[in-house]
Amino acid sequence: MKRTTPLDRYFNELCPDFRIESWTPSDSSLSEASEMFLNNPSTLDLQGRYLAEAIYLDSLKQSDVDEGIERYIKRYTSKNYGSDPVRVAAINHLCRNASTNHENVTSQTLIELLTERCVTAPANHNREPLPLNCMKDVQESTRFGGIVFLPKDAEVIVIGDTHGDLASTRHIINEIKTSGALDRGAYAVFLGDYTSNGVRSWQNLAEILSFQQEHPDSVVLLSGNHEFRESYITVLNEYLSVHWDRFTVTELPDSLQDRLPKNDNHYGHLRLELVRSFGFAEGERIYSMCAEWGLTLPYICISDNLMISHSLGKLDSELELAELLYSKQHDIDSIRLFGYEVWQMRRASLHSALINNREISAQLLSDFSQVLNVDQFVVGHCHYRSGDTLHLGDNTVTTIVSSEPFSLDSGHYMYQQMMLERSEKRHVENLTAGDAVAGYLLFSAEKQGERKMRFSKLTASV
Ligand SMILES: [Mn+2]
Repeated sequence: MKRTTPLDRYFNELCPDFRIESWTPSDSSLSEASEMFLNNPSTLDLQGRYLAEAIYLDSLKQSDVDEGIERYIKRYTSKNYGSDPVRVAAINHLCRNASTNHENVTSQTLIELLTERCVTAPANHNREPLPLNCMKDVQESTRFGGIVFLPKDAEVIVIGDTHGDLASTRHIINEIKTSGALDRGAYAVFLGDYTSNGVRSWQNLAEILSFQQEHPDSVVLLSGNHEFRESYITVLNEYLSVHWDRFTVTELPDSLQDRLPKNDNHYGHLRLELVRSFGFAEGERIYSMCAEWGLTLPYICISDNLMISHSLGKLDSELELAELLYSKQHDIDSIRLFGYEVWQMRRASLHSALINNREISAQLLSDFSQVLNVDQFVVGHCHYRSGDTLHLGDNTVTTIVSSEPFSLDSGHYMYQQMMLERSEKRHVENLTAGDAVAGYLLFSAEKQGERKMRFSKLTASV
């Protein structure tokens, strides 16, 4: 008779339609079972690997965390990068840092900010129709499920992806404070992607959360695709493969090269930066708090005809936009059960609808325009389009990123995307000549007629 291991139960209960042909049940403990799983990557599909990692990490006792995660990282990376001494050195460096809390920093401020700002979306279990017209007449910032409504005549400042670029974020927040805009009733809306790619993720997140704490009624933080927990498999693959290769094969300008540390990757990730700064146990604890906080964030901000979101994706038969707008609870439950990456694979259309889509078309804008009665869109996400405004049919869409490629904290990633990737995609996507431009947007308070949009460019001196 087939015995049932904890791992079987895990899959039977959480992924009833998931089949792992190669898995042989044994008497192993949960931790050993998941390690066996991880030792057979050739027979696993991606979902199995992500789930196995989640099981493994969950199974670590508090006292085993440091050693357990280090062992896991080294085992995982040795399969893929064991023959590359430079990558192995980078992994040893990471593990050494994570085992010795050498940065004299405290996590307390970040923890307090995360705890205070964990505001869950009001649920609408009855799936009542979205009272769109009445919500558009709100007098102050009002959350409804995954949407935040602002007054229709509001002055709105939109800040795009900042991606761990503390220098750019500080510069922008200082400009907003100096302008006195929030004191006269303006709103500041951040488009998500507060961490990773750039190299000061948790500090950047803390800066933005502090700003929101100072102005809780006027600062709106939306969710991007980076506000979700990612597995070490994904993170280390990005760190040691995707971005490592991009960094080492590309000729970078001297001004960028000069300030990047030697023999290390210049791609940051919230999880890696947290364990480097605070050690594995504390870093992992804070990472979990960040992921919980991320789940509470809204997806969309609407002020009259203006819709602000991280990205826009295809509305298709699988996606019930109405459901998404009423409540994030279904997403939150699924992500907690399966982890972000598995959820993303299982509900790809839902995920891409507002968080992780790169294509833009007249039809797409028209679909959203009809559902939400808007005609002006602002999105982030596509870094190589930053600064572009496209007129498609009756709608316009502006893409904005707020990490300056030559800032102190952007690593090498924004340079790669905003200059090199843009020039590669220029002809395919009909982009205008020149580099993508980092900045933020200001929408004037609307009196009679059109609300004016102004682009405030970040300079390379940030
Ligand atoms: Mn982004």
